[in-house]
Order: sequence, then C-alpha cells, then structure tokens
Amino acid sequence: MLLRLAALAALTALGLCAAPAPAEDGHQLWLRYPLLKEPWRSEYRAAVAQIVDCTAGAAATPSSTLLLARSELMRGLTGLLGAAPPLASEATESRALLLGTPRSCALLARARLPLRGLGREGYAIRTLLRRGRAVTVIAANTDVGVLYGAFAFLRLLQTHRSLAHLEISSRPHLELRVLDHWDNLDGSVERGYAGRSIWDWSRLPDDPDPRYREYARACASIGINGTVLNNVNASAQIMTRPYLVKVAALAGVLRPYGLKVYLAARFSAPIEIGGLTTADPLDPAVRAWWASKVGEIYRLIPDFGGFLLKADSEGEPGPQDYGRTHADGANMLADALAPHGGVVMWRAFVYGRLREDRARQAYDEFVPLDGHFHPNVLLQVKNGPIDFQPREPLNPLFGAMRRTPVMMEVEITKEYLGFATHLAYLGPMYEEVLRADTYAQGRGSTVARVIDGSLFGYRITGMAGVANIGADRNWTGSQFDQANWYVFGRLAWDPTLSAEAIAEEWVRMTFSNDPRFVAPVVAMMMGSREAVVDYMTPLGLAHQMASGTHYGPGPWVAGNAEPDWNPVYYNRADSSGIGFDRTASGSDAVGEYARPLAAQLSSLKTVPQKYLLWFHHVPWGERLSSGRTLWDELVLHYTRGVDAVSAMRRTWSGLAAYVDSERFAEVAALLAIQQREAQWWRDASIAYFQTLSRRPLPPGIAPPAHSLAEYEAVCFPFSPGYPGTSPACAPANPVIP
Ligand code: BDP
Repeated sequence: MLLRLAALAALTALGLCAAPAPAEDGHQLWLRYPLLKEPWRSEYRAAVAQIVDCTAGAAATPSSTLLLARSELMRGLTGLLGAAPPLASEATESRALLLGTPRSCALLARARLPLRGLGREGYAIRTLLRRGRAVTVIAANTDVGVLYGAFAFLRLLQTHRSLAHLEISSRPHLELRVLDHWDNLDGSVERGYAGRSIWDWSRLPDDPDPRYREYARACASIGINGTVLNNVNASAQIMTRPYLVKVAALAGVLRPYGLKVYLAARFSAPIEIGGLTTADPLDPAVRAWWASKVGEIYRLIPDFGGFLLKADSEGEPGPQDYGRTHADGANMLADALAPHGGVVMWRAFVYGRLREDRARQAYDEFVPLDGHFHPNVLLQVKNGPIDFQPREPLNPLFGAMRRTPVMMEVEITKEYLGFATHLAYLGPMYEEVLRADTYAQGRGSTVARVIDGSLFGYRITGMAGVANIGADRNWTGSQFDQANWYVFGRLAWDPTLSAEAIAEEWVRMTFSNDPRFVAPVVAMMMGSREAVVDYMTPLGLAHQMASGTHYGPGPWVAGNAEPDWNPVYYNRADSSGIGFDRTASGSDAVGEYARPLAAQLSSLKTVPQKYLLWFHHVPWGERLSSGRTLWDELVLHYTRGVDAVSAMRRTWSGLAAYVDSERFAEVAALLAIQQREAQWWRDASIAYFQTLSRRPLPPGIAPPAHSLAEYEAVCFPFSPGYPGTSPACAPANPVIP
C-alpha cells in the first residue's frame, strides 16, 4: 500500500498521472494560476529567473496601475511556478523580466524600444539581448498598457506557449471596449441569469465590495476598458447627488485597472429629478440642466466616460416626444459632455409604431440622420436588425452610416439562447457578424472594418457587450458562460482573432491544458451555438420565444397588442408555407443592404440556408439544395439540435478525470437541463408547425412527446431576468418540460 502511494505521489509529481483536482467553484475565472506541471514549470522558471524593479532613477514614482501590473505578475508566477522569482533592481541574471514604460523604468528608457505604434493601450513583449544576457521586456507607452501586457505574458504561461524569442506587439483595434450592465438600482438585473447585481448601492460609497476589484481585474485581463453601470431602461435616480457619490467611489476602485465608468441616462431626467416641465433637447433650460449635471459628474469623476442612451424605444422617453430627432437629443448631451471629453453612445435599437417590418425601422430612422451627429456621438447598433436572436443577418446600419461612428452592441447574457443553463459559446456568433461582408465599399467591407473605423475613417470606435455578470460565486451563472465574457473582451480588443483560438485559450486557462480535455471541449463549444439555433430557431427563424420572459418556445403566440411582440409575426407560418418575405415582393428590407449582398439574399437560389426564412416565405414542399423539402429540412434541424446536446452530454461525461468534481458536476447538471429544454423546444415547435404544414414527419423521426395543446399550456409567469409577470401567461398546470 505504502509503495503504491509512493509510486502515485512520484507519478503525480512528474505530472504523468492526474491527481484528483481540488474542488473549485469557478470564482477565479480564467485567472486561476494553478501550479504548472513539468516540463513547463522548469522551463518557465529558467526563462524568468528574476524580476527587475527598474523604477529607481525613473521620472515618476510607480502609479497604482503599475503596481497592480507588478503584483499580478508576482501572483501569477507564484501560482504557476510555485514561487515568485526574486526581485532585483538590476538585470543581473540572464532571463530577467522587466516591465514598465520608458517613464517608469530608466532601463527601458535607455533601451529605445519601438513603442510608437502601440498607442495609448498597446504593449510589446520582447526578448532582448542586454550585454549578452537575454532579457524579457513587457513594455508600453502607458501604465495601463503595461497591465495589459502583464496579463498577456501570463497567458503565455497559462496556455503553455514558448517564451523563447518573444516578439509580440499588440494594440486594441477598437477604442471603447465596454460592458453594459442592465443592472437596476434595486439590485435586480434585467435579462440577468447570474443572480443579483454585483453593485451593492446601499453600502457605497463607504464600503465597496472587494468583488469590484476582482471584477475590474478580470475585465483588465481581457482588455475591457469601460463599464456602463446601470440598465439602459434607466432610472433618473442614478443622476442624483447621493448616487453620483456612490458612482464616484466605484469609479475610484475601477480606475487603476483602466476601467472607465459610464452611465445610462434617462432622457426625461430634467423633469424627474430636475424640476423642469420639459426635456425638450432644444429648450435652453433643459440644455443648461444637462450642462450643469455633467459638470457635477466631472467634479466627482474627472475621467467619467459619458452616457449611454436608450431613447424613443420600447416606451422610453426621447427627443421624439418633443417632435425632435435622435440627432437633436444626442447632440444636446454630446454638447454637455464635449468640454470634459465624454462621449454619447446613442442606441439605434428603436421600433414601435409599427409600419410594415420591424427589421427596417432602425435603418429608416437613422440613415437620414447620417452626418447630423456631433463628433463625440457614437451610434450603438445591435449586431442584427431585430434583437439579439440566436441568429440574425448583419444589421444593415453597418455600412450605411458613413459619417457617424457606429459601434456594435452584442448580448453576452443569453437572453435568447437558453439563459445561463444552456451551454452556448457565443464566439462563433460574434465572429460570424464581425466577418460578415457589408459590401459597402466593395468586397471585404466587413463589419469588423466598419467598427474598427478603417472603412469610413470614424473618429471614435467601439464595441459593447450586455454583461452576463451577477453576484453568483461563478460570476456568470454557469462555468461556460464565463467564456462569453472572455471572448467578448478578446474580440473587442482584436476583432480579427478566431473564436476557436479564443475558446482554446479560455479552456486551457479555466480548466486544463491536457490535450485530451482541450480538443473535445473546444469542439463542443464551437458547435454549441449552432445547436441552440437548431433546436430554437433553425433556417433563419427568429423570435419564437414565449413572450416577456423569453423562456421556452412560443411559436403560436399571437395575442400581444404590439404585432411585433408576437412570434407569429416573425414566422408568418400558414398552410402555404413559413418565413418572412423581406424581398422586393415583401417588405423589401433586403433593399437596405448594399447591392451584391441584397442580390444574394433576394434570390431563393443564392440566399444562405441559415437566413432562408429570415428573407423568404417558402412553401412547405419547396425542394432545398439538400434535395429535401423545406418541411423535412426544418424537422431535421430541430432534431439535429437536440442530438447535438446529447452529444455534448456524452462528451462531458467522459471528462471527469480532468476537472475538479464541483465544476464537473455543475456543468453536467446544466447539460441535463439543456437537454430537457432542447427537447421541449423541438417538440413544441414541430407540434405547432405541423398543424399548418399538415405533412408527415420524415421517416425515422420521433413525433413530439405531447400534444400542441399541452405545449401551449406550459406557463412560467416568473423567470429570471424578467421583472414582473409575463403578460402572455395564463394560470395552468403544465406537464412539460
Ligand atoms: C430586449 C430585451 C429588453 C431590453 C431591450 C434593449 O428583452 O429587456 O430592454 O432588448 O436592448 O431584447 O433595450
């Protein structure tokens, strides 16, 4: 027995045998820094023999940001290597590591590194030869660049990359890389599936939660540099003095991590908290109120980022209430912010007063205003023309606004993709839209090139993600949803990165570098979003969720007063076929895209199958390129989605040896929920559409487990992330799921 134990210990020490991993709850995210196995540990120990504190003799005392960079490096190396390398004031050892800016580090100032191309936030990681000794340098023009560089360096070790001959230069492609928290002041989170808001307003300003620092650190590790603290459906209260003092305290905690604070503003705040009788953007008293409010904010928070606005949208107040335009509203706020260097992120998510097609509305309202916005306004445009669906084609506003900086908004929280309980890695979804070609300036005019400013020479650039973060121990409601926070940050830094490479990085840092784990998990992640598309809204369908809560299927729902709150409005299914005709013979939304793209999407022959029913109303019996009828293809897609979830479960069940038992069990439990709900989605959708298509299921395909009436009776009036009771929900005794 003793011999066996000794042998096991020896094997474990050699890294040849997986020891049971200690329980983890996911709180450490991708910044766990576990002790590396051999041969990596020895290799990296040799590569980083010493850390040089080169601040002596430099122009400035180290800032808190620089101190954070150094302590992160120490923390990371201590964890990964078992002990931190010694700190010295001179590079006495070969393989010393130096970090700083030419201002903070006299040695770096003398080294004359080519830092000019790195801008304000970029970094360089280089192996240099100094007096015959190899020295690794993490250098930047600014302290926050050094912090980003420190995280990037640690990532190399975390993912088992070689440290020999480093020649890395990296700078963000986008300026504003922002998380939008839809957090309400009462602690609830709109469309949040990870518990309550992390902002504990009642304890601020005096007692900031230590989590704020952890949050900021995680954001900095992936280059996120801004955070909108409150819901776009904003309460004016956030602009009152007591809250601004709290916001200032929070900003103070986040600042050293390079994270700027922004607020969602309520357009009618001058009435609600300012005592005015109007919020008309052209009214001098209103303008004066905003100017003074902004002045107050900047006295408290000198580096305040600016405002995010949801106006004239879903019942929120806006300039149209006074017969003014979006440009009038945005410019008024922009003028108040401009003297202080702040920006306005004005959302283009507008609909209502429905004309023919909701997918056309934002374009119709904003394109005539192109060129009318002041220089510090960005238009914040959702990735697709409707609303964060599992799949949408690109929003036609990308490519259409040539004189107004357009930033992209994506949802990280999975409101329409199964909440936190379904495993869906969103990297492929973000990548799909970033790489989509608008053809605005000919082939290659990708969305990435629109938002990075290179296509139209935008003055400011950015990308926003609706956060999936809450007070849950694991931050995001599930282990795998952390990957969506991660991939958002990485793609906002560099939209040309591949979703797959980012998934691999994340898996290695979050779970294990073992190839027997990495390969199957990355493959599982890469297919996971497509699985959701398949079991919820295949072939270009959209918005088939139950009303209000968006929990579960509701393709039959038709009773909401607003036509475009009804799934039937989107599926347009009847006995002749299914799909929304957006070609010239229908709403002609397709005409909002540039010519070659419009032509491709218009024709049944060339439209990509994934967008088929988004653009076309197709007869049930239509033969598709697969040779199958549309009906058969639809049913097979729903079924394929459920099968993909079964395959994910199988994959995961074989990986227990590589993960600690706590995280393993949690993922397994959530996959079981996902499987049940995927089946519910598939069965309910097929049951409904079959009443219209009146066609048999393809051979060998199992029928839905229940009748349509039973699916229609399923009712969940309360659901996470949804305030109140779902309007479409009648009391019932559901049997499913
Ligand atoms: C919708 C959400 C709603 C948000 C809205 C928005 O259901 O809760 O307020 O987006 O983006 O998808 O403003």
